[in-house]
Amino acid sequence: MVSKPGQVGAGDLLLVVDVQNDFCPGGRLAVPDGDAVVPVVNSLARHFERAVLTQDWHPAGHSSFASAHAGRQPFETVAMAYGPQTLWPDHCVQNTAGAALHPALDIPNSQLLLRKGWDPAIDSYSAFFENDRATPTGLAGYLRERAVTRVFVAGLALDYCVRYTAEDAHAAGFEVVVVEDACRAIDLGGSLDAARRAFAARGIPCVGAGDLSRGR
Ligand code: VGL
Ligand code: ZN
Repeated sequence: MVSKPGQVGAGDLLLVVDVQNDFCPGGRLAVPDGDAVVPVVNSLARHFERAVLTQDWHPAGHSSFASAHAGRQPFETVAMAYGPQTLWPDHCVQNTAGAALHPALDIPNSQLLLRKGWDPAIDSYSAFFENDRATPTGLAGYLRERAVTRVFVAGLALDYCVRYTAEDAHAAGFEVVVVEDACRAIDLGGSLDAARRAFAARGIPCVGAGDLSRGR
């Protein structure tokens, strides 16, 4: 992957995606080694004046859960009105321990917690658009009003919510950097390779947390 050192400063924001118990070992949709991102993200946050967190936040019986589709199993794909949707184990149900942010996540400079996936009828991988790719969450407007120009993306999972968040941030006109060692992937049916190709095709650099320093 492309690796470019970064001086972090004004206009930069850290976007921490879905570092929640259900995506960590022991959770309902555990990402392998998912909790390993916590110390990396915590120290990364020290380089930034501003951070935003996202939280996958589904109502019970959400349409992205295999349990909501008779005869379907997790990790199968179904056709929804808005396009193909991977079915997941029940996860990140609102107000459950699994939906809570990882208890060791420590980002005192976070200024917004954006919840997504709360509409029962539609999933939302990206922090910017729901999975119809048309319904905005409002995050782009928030970032523009706050004069953010570059978004560093970290968290879970690299090949789903981090990927679509990074792509949409790029499409919205922000500079985007993925901090790869502050992410972990689900890697389902080639999804990790697909994510890497999507980043490369858009010129979205993937860097290591160690490449960043506070400056500018
Ligand atoms: C995610 C699958 C379902 C993620 C969320 O955070 O990457 N993946 N819901
Ligand atoms: Zn989800």
